[in-house]
Amino acid sequence: MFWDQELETLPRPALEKLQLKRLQDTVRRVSQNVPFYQQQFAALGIKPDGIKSLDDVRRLPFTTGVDLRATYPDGLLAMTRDHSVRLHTSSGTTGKPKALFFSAKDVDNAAELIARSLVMTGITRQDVFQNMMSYGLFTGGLVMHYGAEKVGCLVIPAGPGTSDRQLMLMQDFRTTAIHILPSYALYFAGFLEQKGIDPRKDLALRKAFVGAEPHTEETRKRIEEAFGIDVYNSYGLTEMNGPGVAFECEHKAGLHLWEDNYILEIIDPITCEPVPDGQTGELILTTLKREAMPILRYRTRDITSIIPEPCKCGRTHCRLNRITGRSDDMLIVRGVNIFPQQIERVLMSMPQVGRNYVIILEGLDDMTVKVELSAVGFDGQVEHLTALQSQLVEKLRAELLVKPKVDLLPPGSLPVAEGKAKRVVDKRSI
Ligand code: DLL
Repeated sequence: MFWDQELETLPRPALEKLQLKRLQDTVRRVSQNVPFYQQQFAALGIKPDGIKSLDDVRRLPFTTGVDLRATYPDGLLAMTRDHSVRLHTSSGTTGKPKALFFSAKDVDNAAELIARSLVMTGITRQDVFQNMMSYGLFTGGLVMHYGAEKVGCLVIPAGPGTSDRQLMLMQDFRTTAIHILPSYALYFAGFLEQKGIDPRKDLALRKAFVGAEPHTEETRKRIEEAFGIDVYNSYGLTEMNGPGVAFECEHKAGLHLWEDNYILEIIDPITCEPVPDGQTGELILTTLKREAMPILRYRTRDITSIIPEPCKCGRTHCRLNRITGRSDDMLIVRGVNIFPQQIERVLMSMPQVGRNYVIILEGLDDMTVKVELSAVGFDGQVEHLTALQSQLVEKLRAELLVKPKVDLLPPGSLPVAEGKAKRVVDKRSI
């Protein structure tokens, strides 16, 4: 199903022509209104009318998270503040957050991208959409909410709330679609199990949209199996509007990035040179339609690759592979580079393993993976546990090339985060 078939299937030459025009407009606007970019352009000798082809995007300066913090609160605004109608911030671990302003058109445009994204997975106005992500400065609440309303769904702004209340809403209003953090979806599946609720029989759910956290294909499968529903991967970041930047279509084979709104590049994060299509690198995004706060060549730090083949759905907007993590998430353990996702993949492929885990680094580079068991794994037989533990250590060693310690824990014994899950506790740096 299409929300805007013409735009979603625009032939590449027309799509690229549209991108170039919007890029030229964006560069002109920031060169007139944003001192930060004016200074960068002056240093690099960039004139707005020098942008003649899409390849010229590579002449533009990168914008980094550090730049957003340095220009906090409103140094990157391209309009006066009274044109802005909404503020979101990106959760920083330390210091000031990154502040992002939206004009009324920006709010509407962000909703439009969500509407497109939801409709391409088969959502209609008949759906009851329970938004289980946090409302407030985080974009997962409001941005998704406006988009689902635009489609015409009945939207329940549940927020992350308590699981009992989520279940009550789902039962009473016959929720058909949920928007949820993947880590919470895993937890919630366990909660339903404990309550003796069979989602296939007792609930009306048919789809879930998961994002905002890195997660693996194995995790998606687990959520699909636990609820008996289709689960779609949704990618976005506050700096680029929040959710709705890239989304899976009904084929669940990579995320379509809405190229009429963003120019994407994949670069080698060290050399900053482009990598060939299909090769993994850091995703760089330039906004093309943002009014209040356009951003050029944003270094997302997210690691992914382009899927060069066209999609069966007929959309011409390029697909990205699942984000495998952030370049700054990479752990170096005994000289070996490790992404937490590699560990999740191994854990979630084993039925004896439960739904929550944490990776602890301490001492002189010792890694411990603390992982909950599933009901199958937790059968109380010590010899089974010993065998499982050795099996996990061996599988992880083969995947990571580093031998971790594995602690097996009873189901439900690890703490559950209120927001995004914190999978790594690095005590080495404390
Ligand atoms: O997480 C926006 C969002 C809300 C996306 C709801 C999807 C659903 P931030 O809090 O700024 O914004 O965090 C953005 O989260 O740079 C990625 O590192 C990570 N991320 C977001 N979606 C995915 C995903 C929102 N589907 C940061 N897979 C991004 C992997 C994701 N990582």
